[in-house]
Amino acid sequence: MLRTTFAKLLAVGLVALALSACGSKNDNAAQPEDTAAASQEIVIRASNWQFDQTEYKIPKDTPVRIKLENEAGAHGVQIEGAGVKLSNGKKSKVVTLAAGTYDIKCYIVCGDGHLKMKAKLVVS
Ligand SMILES: [Cu+2]
Repeated sequence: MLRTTFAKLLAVGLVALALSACGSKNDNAAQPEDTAAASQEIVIRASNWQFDQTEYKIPKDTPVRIKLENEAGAHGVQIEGAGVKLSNGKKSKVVTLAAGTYDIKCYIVCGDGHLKMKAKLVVS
């Protein structure tokens, strides 16, 4: 009886230890890179205060890895209607999108030019 309780406590302790060890490796407890399979990748490079392109193009109905690289400052990429929200803690996401034009914006208040940080994602 006492033995089983001890074993349970030990198991709980080990899980907690594993979780905290994992969390200390990254800023965020979440996996920073999406490891799902993708047939293509695009990189959105952010700096103060712009994205490297005003328009990014990807094919429709195809798994594409969208990656954020912060070259200067700490910015976030949100793609509205696409379920994409990237930052230094979560740098990539694989998405399969229907054709259309999606708005990209910075969602982390990053300074003077924050509101200028806009682009489009064209899926066709
Ligand atoms: Cu911003």
